[in-house]
Amino acid sequence: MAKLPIITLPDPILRGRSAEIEQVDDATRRLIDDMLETMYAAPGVGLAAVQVAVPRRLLVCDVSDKDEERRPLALINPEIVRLGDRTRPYEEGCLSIPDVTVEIERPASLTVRYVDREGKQQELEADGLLATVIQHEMDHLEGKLIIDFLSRLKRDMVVRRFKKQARGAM
Ligand code: K2U
Ligand code: ZN
Repeated sequence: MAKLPIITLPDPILRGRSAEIEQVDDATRRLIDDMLETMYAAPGVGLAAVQVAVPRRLLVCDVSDKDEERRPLALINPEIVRLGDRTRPYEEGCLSIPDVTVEIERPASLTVRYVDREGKQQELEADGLLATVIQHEMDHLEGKLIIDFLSRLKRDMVVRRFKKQARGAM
């Protein structure tokens, strides 16, 4: 397994729409394992493939507590088939936008269909933090980021700051 570099704003790759995975093979499973290692090391509770510069419809997540057994999930070509009526706010962070949090109101529960690491069709009911994380990661697959929930003024200020930092690093 390997820890992969996580790309950050203003990398344009983050803004693309990720493509479907046509075939689940050993390379897909290796990417899943590397993404999980990268997520745990960050630390994070979710990670989309586009965040490690792989624009494919794949996300991993694990919302288990530190003192619990890990419960890793890998969702390939995920599709949300139901969103609950109730919503809940959550202060979201993003590994691709360090040190920025945005309070976002999202549906509190959902049903998602996906392909698992063995290539089998699955359906998952999620609520609480898992529902929030799945929606956050699926936004990544559409090139949507938490700063898109800010006002245009605040979003442009964040982007300008990251662009300035990126110039300074050159
Ligand atoms: O996609 C990412 O950048 C991973 C986020 C996932 C996340 C989505 C919604 C709400 C919270 C997190 C990272 O895990 S951010 C780091 C983190 C870790 C634990 C709890 C909250 C945030
Ligand atoms: Zn994120």
